[in-house]
Amino acid sequence: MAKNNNTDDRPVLCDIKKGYALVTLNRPERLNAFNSDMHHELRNILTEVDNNDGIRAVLITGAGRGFCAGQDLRDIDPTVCQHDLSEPIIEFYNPLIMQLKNIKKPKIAAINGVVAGAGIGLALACDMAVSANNAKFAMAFGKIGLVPDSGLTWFLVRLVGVTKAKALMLSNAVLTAEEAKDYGFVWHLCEPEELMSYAESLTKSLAFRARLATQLTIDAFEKAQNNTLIEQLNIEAMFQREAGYSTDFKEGIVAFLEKRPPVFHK
Ligand code: LHQ
Repeated sequence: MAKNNNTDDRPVLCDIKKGYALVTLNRPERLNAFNSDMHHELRNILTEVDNNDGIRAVLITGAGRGFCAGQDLRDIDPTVCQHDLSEPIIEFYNPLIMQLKNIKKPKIAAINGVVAGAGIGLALACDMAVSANNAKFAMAFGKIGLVPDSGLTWFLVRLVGVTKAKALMLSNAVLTAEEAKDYGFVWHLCEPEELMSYAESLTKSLAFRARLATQLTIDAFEKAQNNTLIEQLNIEAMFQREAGYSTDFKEGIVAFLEKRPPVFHK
């Protein structure tokens, strides 16, 4: 089971709730910036969450006043002239983004405060993000002489188009939550004190959608990002055939006819 036991000092906490996992990045003194321990812990937790059929959705948030400030810059020795930064990217960041993308369960980011650099990549690798209305979204990379990573060039081109994506990064933009919502980084904004109850009830509702239809919907949208229209029309037909064979579809129809909410498979 992925749940941590009495481990408030661990870099990532995992609380198994009814049908979903609440995963909390837990280095609040560094605004939950990534070091290698946090990477390892998060990857292990995500693996267990993915393998556990009882967990049908994942909610990721941060402890304290930040969601995630990207790479822990204090872990990098500035007296060393040359750093091969492809190493941490290939060892940690790229596998993390791909692991998240490959989990075919709803993944929701609850952005509780400031988010920067690779932290934004982490949020965009989720299927939905909700945010406190006082959060800030700092592109950050250009400010320290780096290029966007953690999939941000890929995510942003698809989210806002290439022109705005370049402008966001080249201007080292720091977006308000309202601006981030307008750009589509975020689905919904909440008062800070209401964020977690909103995010948890959203996650629970996603956890108890029809399981197969949910997996296939996420997968269809992932595939759509690289497919032609005809390829995608074929995917939709294939996935709809699969969903149509499911008992959840039968229950959906019966529930509609009986004018009651559907009760999908556990
Ligand atoms: C931090 C950090 C942080 C350590 C705040 N590290 N301590 C991948 C692979 C390899 C290499 C490089 O990069 C990557 C991917 C990346 O993510 S690159 C981008 C890395 N992140 C940044 O450049 C963001 C740096 N942080 C900031 O710009 C600001 O702290 C933000 C805008 C996030 C928040 O600003 P404030 O709300 O004003 O908070 P603060 O700056 O006062 O930070 C609070 C504390 O957190 C502070 O510590 P202190 O002991 O002074 O209270 C910061 O030093 C610490 N902190 N981010 N990334």
